[in-house]
Amino acid sequence: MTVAYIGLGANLGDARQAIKDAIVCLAQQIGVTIIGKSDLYRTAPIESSGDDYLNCAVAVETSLSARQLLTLCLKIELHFGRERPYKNAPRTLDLDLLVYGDERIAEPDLIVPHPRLALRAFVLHPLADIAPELDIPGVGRVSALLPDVADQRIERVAQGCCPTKRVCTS
Ligand code: PH2
Ligand code: MG
Ligand code: MG
Repeated sequence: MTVAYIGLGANLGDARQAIKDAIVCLAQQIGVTIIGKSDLYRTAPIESSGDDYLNCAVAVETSLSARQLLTLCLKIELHFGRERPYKNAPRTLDLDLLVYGDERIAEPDLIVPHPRLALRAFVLHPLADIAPELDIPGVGRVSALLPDVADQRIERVAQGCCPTKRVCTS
């Protein structure tokens, strides 16, 4: 079993519902147990356009490989109507594999830890909710990285981005 961290973001359509439903969807997958959920944040788009984002992060315990987890994330994004008309376009749902145990992976389509993780308040604040002392391989401790993103606008909007109602059926 490996502990991994997944970042969730959306700024198109009903972002809050999509994030809640995506967490339900993740929780229903064989080989994935949600063991931590951050608060939900409203964040300024970074190198992106459109409305403010909603962002959060979850910790999962998983028997899936990093590659399998990535494939699952992409499948769930598609299920929630993700389109990629151009780089960093507004999106109905984005699921990013942030950290996968102590692994460091550098493949063309899978870089772990996420390469821009340390630059982004919308990743670090949610991670700090669930794993402030996490030492991200090759990057550093989450709590120590926060001061570097203090200039980015981020506002906590809800405690625990918790799912309840709708479920993902595919
Ligand atoms: N995701 C991006 C680019 N910019 N900005 C915010 N606030 N939140 C995001 O999730 C986000 C972003 C690329 O995935
Ligand atoms: Mg992303
Ligand atoms: Mg992504």
